[in-house]
Amino acid sequence: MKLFHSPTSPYVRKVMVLLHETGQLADVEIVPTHSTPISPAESLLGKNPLTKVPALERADGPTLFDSRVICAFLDARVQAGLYPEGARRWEVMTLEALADGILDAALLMTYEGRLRPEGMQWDSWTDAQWIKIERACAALNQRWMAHLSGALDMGQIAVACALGYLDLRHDARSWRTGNEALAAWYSGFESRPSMIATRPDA
Ligand SMILES: N[C@@H](CCC(=O)N[C@@H](CS)C(=O)NCC(=O)O)C(=O)O
Repeated sequence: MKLFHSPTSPYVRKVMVLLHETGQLADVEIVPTHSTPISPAESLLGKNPLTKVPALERADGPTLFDSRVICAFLDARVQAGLYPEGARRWEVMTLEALADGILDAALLMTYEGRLRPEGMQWDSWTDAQWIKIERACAALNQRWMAHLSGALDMGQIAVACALGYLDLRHDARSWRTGNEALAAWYSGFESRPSMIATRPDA
């Protein structure tokens, strides 16, 4: 399998952390890929029409894309149980959706600041994205700590990758303020070997 990869993409990091945690790293060839909305990677054309990473090319089926689909596939491939059966499964999937929502808002902020010409940037719109992130972090801090402290699952990996991306690109906005329980959890989680090996600045 070939993974279209960018070291700073938090969605790619979700997949990489899963590969580390489930012992599948050797099964995947990493394909360095740089793609942005205004400069789409040609190597992705014909594989993922959305020209986004991650994408997972397989020998025996169509290329998979969207980190959630790839993670569910790789989890099922070795029956790792990161999406457990039963009621907890829906919690895990909701937690992953919440984490990906943080990422979607944070990436829009990054693109606004980096890709849009300065005179065309709209601060109120960027701030509105941050408000979504603040609400999501507060919800994690208030309602999800018991889940985050349980057995490893894909929801936790996604949340950790989202918080790592906030540190990478939006550190000045200080997501930890008022979210001390979440910050303490993240400080433990980010010392897992899978997180250290996939740090964007590694
Ligand atoms: N929902 C997608 C989002 C993937 C995504 O937005 N990846 C970014 C890199 S962090 C990308 O490839 N952007 C290029 C573009 O938007 O054209 C996922 O979970 O995989």
